[in-house]
Amino acid sequence: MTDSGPFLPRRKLLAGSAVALTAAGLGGLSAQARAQNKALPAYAAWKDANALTVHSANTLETRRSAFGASVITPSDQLYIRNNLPPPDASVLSDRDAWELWVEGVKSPRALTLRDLKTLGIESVATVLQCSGNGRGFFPSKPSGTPWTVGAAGCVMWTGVPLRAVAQALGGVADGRKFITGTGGEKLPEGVDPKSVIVERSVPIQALGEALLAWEMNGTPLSIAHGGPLRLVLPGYQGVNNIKYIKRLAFTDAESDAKIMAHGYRLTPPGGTANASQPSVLEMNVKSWINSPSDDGGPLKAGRVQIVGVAFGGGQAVKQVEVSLDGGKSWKAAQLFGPDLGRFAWRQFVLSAELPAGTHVLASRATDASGQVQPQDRLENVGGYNNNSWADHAVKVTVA
Ligand SMILES: Nc1nc2c(c(=O)[nH]1)N[C@H]1C(S)=C(S)[C@@H](COP(=O)(O)O)O[C@H]1N2
Ligand SMILES: [Mo]
Repeated sequence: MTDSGPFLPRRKLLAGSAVALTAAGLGGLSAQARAQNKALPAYAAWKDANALTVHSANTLETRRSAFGASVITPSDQLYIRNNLPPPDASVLSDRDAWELWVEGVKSPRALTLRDLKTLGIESVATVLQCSGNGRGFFPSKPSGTPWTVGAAGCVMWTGVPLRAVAQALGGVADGRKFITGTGGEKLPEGVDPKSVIVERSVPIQALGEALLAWEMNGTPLSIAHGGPLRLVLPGYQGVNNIKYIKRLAFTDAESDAKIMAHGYRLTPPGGTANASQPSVLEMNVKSWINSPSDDGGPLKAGRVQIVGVAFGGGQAVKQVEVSLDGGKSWKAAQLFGPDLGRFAWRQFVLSAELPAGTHVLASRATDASGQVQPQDRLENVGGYNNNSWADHAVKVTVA
């Protein structure tokens, strides 16, 4: 039961009503839920099955009640999203031999991971979030995985700053406008490569913070998360963070791969995706409550610590408010835990008395630039970028 409130003195936890949170906070799967859950795929067999909903072999989601109260998401609980089956684990047998082609610099060439490790080193904590996180709340039921809150985590990366790599190769070639990363998966045969290859472009402004990472949460990158080498773009939606990166190019134009030209576009309802619509790039201000949660255990009336996470994409979190009445009134929550920088998420808590009955608990974040998490989602065909506080509210029943 101490797991429910590491920020509370144990004395208090033992004092009666604080016990209320215990079942919800632990996040163990019921026997029934365990039986319904699909098995972990072989490449992710090391993951914590209890913490994850397995939608498919290539889409695994962290359960809301499994998010702990510490800032970094443990690797074995982190979601996975692969558009293609991941490469064979044999590519990790000699990590340092992995080759990255760097183009659109004055002296283009291939660099091995061994080379990259000599060019510089940096660590950054970022929120890694699928742009489809929250899709499950769209009443329009967009096609794609119906993620709720768990296609996200806060992760510590280590690698070489991309700008150091560009510098070592003579600098970015003149006039280049985009950073284009290409994934190293084996492509299925008999189809147009452009229709399946994972290749994304982001504005060159992202160069300032971009990292080529070989380590996540203190261990060499797993196959599940893009090992041996991954592009990390702090503040940008998950899809732009190219795993198994084999080519990094500074380009004049966006990639014409389908995943860039048509995929991941904010297409208005009823419309067809095309390259003139905004792509999913920077993340928006967002928060949600993890505990108590609607997939945790029963709650008893009394004092609870309402705990969640908040992030601003590229902006720091300024404040978080929590509502106990579905958004009619709001109270200031407290940020707690270490501040790992503007790309990480912050933990928040509101201590509240919950009487017996049904309660709709919501959270609303404001970032350093004053952007407030909106009540409503931006409707779009693909179900992207959902940061509606109303959609992310939890309904809890207190006995
Ligand atoms: N090479 C490659 N990179 C990729 C993907 C992919 O399928 N292949 N999926 C993207 C998407 S849509 C997301 S949300 C994140 C998921 O990262 P994770 O599996 O490490 O959580 O990786 C992105 N990078
Ligand atoms: Mo994604």
